[in-house]
Amino acid sequence: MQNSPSHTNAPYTLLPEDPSPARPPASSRRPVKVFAATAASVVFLTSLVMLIVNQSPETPTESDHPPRSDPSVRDRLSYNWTNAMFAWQRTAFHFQPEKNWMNDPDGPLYYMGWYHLFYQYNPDSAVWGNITWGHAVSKDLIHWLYLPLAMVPDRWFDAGGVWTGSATLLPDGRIVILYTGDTDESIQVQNLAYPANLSDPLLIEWVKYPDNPVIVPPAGINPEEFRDPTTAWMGPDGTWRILVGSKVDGSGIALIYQTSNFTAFEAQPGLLHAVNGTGMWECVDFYPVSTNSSNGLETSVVGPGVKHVLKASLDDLKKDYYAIGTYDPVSDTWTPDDPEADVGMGLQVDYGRYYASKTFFDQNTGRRILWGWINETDTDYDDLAKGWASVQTIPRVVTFDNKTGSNILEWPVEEVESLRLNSTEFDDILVEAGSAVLLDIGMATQLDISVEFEIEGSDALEALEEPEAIIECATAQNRTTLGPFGLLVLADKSLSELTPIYFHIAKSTNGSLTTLFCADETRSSKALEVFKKVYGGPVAVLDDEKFTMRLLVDHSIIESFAQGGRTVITSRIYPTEAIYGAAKLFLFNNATGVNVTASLEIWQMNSAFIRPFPLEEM
Ligand code: DQQ
Repeated sequence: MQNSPSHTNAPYTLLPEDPSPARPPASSRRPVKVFAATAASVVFLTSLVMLIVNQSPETPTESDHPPRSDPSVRDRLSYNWTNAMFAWQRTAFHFQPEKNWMNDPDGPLYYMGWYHLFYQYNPDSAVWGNITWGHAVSKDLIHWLYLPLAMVPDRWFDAGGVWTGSATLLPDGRIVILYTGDTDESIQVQNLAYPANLSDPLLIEWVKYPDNPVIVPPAGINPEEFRDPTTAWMGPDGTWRILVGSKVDGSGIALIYQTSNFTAFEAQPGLLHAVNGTGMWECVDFYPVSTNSSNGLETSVVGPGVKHVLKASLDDLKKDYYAIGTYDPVSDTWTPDDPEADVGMGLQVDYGRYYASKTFFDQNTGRRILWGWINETDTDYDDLAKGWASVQTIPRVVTFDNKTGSNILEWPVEEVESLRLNSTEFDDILVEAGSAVLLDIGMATQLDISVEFEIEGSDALEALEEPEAIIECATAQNRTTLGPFGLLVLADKSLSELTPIYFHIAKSTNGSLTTLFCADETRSSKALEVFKKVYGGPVAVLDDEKFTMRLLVDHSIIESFAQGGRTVITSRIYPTEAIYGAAKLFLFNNATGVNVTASLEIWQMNSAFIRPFPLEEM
C-alpha cells in the first residue's frame, strides 16, 4: 500500500474504477503496519471551517417520494445519475438480490450444512408489490447462492402477498414455517408451510398447508393489522407458543397463541406484552439471551441465567425497538427490567436506516444471529432506474452485555473477516480540536475499520465546567467542548460530500456525562431529493473503556458499531462525487476544547460471491 504525501495531493479522478477486484493471491493479504511517525507524514490538517461552512440543503421527507406508478422514470430522477454511479451504489459484500425489490428477512435457519435466508421480494419490479419469498443459501453467511422463489402469492389465503414469517425446527427434524398471508380480501391471516422434501438440503420446494389459514384475526383486532408470526418456542407443558403483532387503541401488542401440531392454534388469554402509544407492532421477535455466557440460546430455553429480549418493529416510526426482561412461561407474560425503557421507549436495535429485523438460533455454531433490512433513501424513480432496491445487513451475533447488564451487543459474524485483504495500522494519530486528518489507505469504498479514540489529558472530562446538555444527535457541525469526534466516511478530498460517524460527549446539569454515537447523513450526497438526516443514540462508555467503533463500509452502506456493538447505526448514502477512487477516509475532531488521539486498523475488503446456484450442474 502506498503512503506517500504526494498521493494525498494528487488530483482525484471521478472515472470509475473496477469496484470488484478479483481475489488476490493469499501472499498479498498480509497486514501492513504503519506507525504513527510514518502516518504523521502522510496526513494533513484541514480547517474545520470547511466542515462548518458546508451547510446542508433542505432535504425532503420520505413521504415526499413521488408515486410509484409514474412511467417517466428517467426524467424524474433525484439527480443526474449515470450508470457508473448506480453501479457504484450496489454493495460488494452485503446480501442483495440480482435485481428488483427486497424487504424483510424471513425464516432464517441452518439446515444440513446450509444457511437459508428467505426474504420479501417483488420478482417484477424495484418497488414493493407482488410480494413473494425469495430464497438464497450460504455455507458461511457471507457468500450466497440464489435459489428459485420459495413461495409465490398463488392461493386465496395469500393472494395479496406472501408476507413475513419465521421458521421453527422441530425436535423430530421437521421444519415449519408460519407466515402472514394477505388474502384476496386484504385480510391478514397466518399460514403454515413446510418443505416438500426434507432430504433436500437446499429446501427448494415448499408446500402450503391445504387447510390454511391456521390463524385468523380474532374479534377486536383490525384484520389489516395482524401479522408476522415469530419462531415458536416450547412451553413447560410441552406445547408450542408463537406471537403475532398487532395494535389496540394505539397500543402495540404481542398476541400469544398455543399449538401442539401447528395446524390448530388457540389464542392464549391476555397478551405477552403491550405498550401504550407505540402503534402497530410488526415483525415481533422474542428470544432468550444468556446472562452468564456469550453462547446463543435455542429459542425455547428458560431458567436461571436467562433473560428474554422482546423486539417490535414500530410501523409508525419504521424503527426496531427492543427491551430486555423476564419471561414467565407459566403465565406467558413478559416484564421489562426497566419499565421506563419498555419496547418502543428506550433501546433501538439499530439507530440508522434499518427495519423488520429477525433473529434465529444457529445450532451449527451455537450463536443467535440477527438479520435486518436496509431500505433505500433515494426516490422510487431512482430505484426503478437502477433496477434494484434494498440490502440486508451483514448478519450480527447477538449477546447480552454483561458489563452494563442493560442492553444487547450486536457484532458482525466473524465469517465477514474472511473477506479482509491487506490492512493498514495507524497508531496514536493526534487530531487537534477543529481539524480533520486524511488517512491514506488507497481505495476507501470496501473497508472494515476498527478505531479507538482517547481524549488527550485525563482530566479533560472533569474540567468541563458548564453543563452542555445534548440529548440527541445533532449534525457534526454542532461543536461543543468535548465533541463531536470520529471519522468522515465516503468523503471527497475537498469535503464537499462526507458522512461523519462520531461520538459526542456532553455534561448534563446534574454533572453526569452522556455519550452519543451518531451518523450525520445531511451532507452525504449532493442529490437534493435523497432523504438525509442525523441518526444515532446514547452509548454507554464505561470507566475502563476507550471510545471504540468498528465500521463496515460497502459502497452505499456503512454499518457502524460503537463500544463492541452496544449502539449500532446503519447508514444508506449515495454520494455523487465521493465514489470510486474519489472516496476518502478522514479522522475529524470538531470539539472546541480537547484534542483526541486515534489508533486504527483498516482492512480493504474483498467482494463476496453472490450469484445464482448452479442447479443445472447438480
Ligand atoms: N413487511 C411485510 C409485512 C411486515 C412488513 C410485507 C414490515 O408482513 O409487517 O412485505 O416491513
